[in-house]
Amino acid sequence: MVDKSIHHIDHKSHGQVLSASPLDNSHCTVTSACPSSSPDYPGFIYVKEVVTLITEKTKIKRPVNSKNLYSTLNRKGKYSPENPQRPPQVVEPDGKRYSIHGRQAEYLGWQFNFRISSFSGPQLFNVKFQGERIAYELSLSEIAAFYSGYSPLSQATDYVDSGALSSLGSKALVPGGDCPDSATLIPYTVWNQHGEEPGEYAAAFCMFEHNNGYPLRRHLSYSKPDGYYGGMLDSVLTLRSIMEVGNYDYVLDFIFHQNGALETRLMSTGYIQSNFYRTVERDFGVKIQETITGNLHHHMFNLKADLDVSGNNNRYETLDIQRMDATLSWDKEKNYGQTKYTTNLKSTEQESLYRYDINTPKYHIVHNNQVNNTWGEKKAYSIHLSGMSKNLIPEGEFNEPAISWARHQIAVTKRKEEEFLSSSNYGMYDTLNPVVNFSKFYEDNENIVDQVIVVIRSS
Ligand SMILES: [Cu+2]
Repeated sequence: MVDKSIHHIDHKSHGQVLSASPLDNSHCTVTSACPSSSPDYPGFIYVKEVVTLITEKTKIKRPVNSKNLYSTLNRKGKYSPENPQRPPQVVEPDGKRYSIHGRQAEYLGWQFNFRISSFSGPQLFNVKFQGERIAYELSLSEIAAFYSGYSPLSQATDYVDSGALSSLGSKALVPGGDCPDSATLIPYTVWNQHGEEPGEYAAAFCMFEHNNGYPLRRHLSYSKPDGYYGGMLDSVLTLRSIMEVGNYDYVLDFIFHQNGALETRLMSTGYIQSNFYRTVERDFGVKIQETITGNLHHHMFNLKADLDVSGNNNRYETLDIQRMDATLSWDKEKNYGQTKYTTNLKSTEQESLYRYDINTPKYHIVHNNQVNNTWGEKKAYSIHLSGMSKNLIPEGEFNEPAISWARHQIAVTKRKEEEFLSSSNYGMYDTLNPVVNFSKFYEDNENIVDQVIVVIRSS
């Protein structure tokens, strides 16, 4: 995914000092990054145009290879702390509290199966908490990165990473660097494009328990002389994979909390695809080395959650928090401002399409209307959104149709076998007429009340 005609870089990306592998153009399978790509696709640049576009010439010296080169992974500068001290470690004083049996794991009331799909990436199946299934499937569906810039490489690069079989990039996690030393490394065997035999990856996943260092709950009462206290650190089980896709490394964690919350977290690291520094690139990034611009680009992720809360028949509702102009209940002469909530059942696929708006706060819940909790209230799972990121490329234009899933933060569809993923491995190449166009999933606007529903979640 790096064009070696530009340069070999390495720098701080996403808060970490990273990278420095020899440049390799073998990843240049992406039409938008390969200048000789087909003229049928919008936004792509051809060789002859590149030649005419680039009229500024700058000659730079080849860097002298040294241990102090900015792009090296070798330690540079002083130790911090100056007298080396080891960092904190995960300790399991009474042994592991989780167990793994083949592709199934158990942890303090949790039980789930896990695998890697060659098409899309890591997946969970049959996720249960305290004996009750809460999800039939939770899968990574797609990862995209759309670039901006003046030079052809950055301007026209729009990656839809499953086309590079990003899912197969998690092969060898390193304890102490990628996962705590205490982690269990989990091998994986999967068919891939590299040979006639299945690929065997020694450490495609790691699993570990640690505590987040903050309380899951606590209260210390100071109100009485003898007071009281109750608290519990948030200990969690993490199933981690790290997909290396060209220059990027995507860390995908499934995190199981003891209160029944299941968290999915995606982080991007690696080293950036950069650009030669020129003043025309100022709109798109800052200078990060003598000749290098770190370019603006947009990472987007798509997840599929086939939830089964108290059985198969689920509905999606929002609890909308609204302003309420009230009067004081004990003094009707006085106005007062407060909030209230109303329940909003989403009846059809198109009603479910959700664009985040800070002015309309709401909870997103999925439940079975026939099953209530002890108090007769809905026994629901709430979908929490974090890390949202708005795509600004107009709908239906340029390469946007390849990532139509990014139009909404939530979309709920009726489950269908033929709609098993919201993207395809061809997404990077078939923008004009995508093999899988997620917007078609909800075009028929089916009823989603008390059905087997799938929540599509984008960040
Ligand atoms: Cu990035």
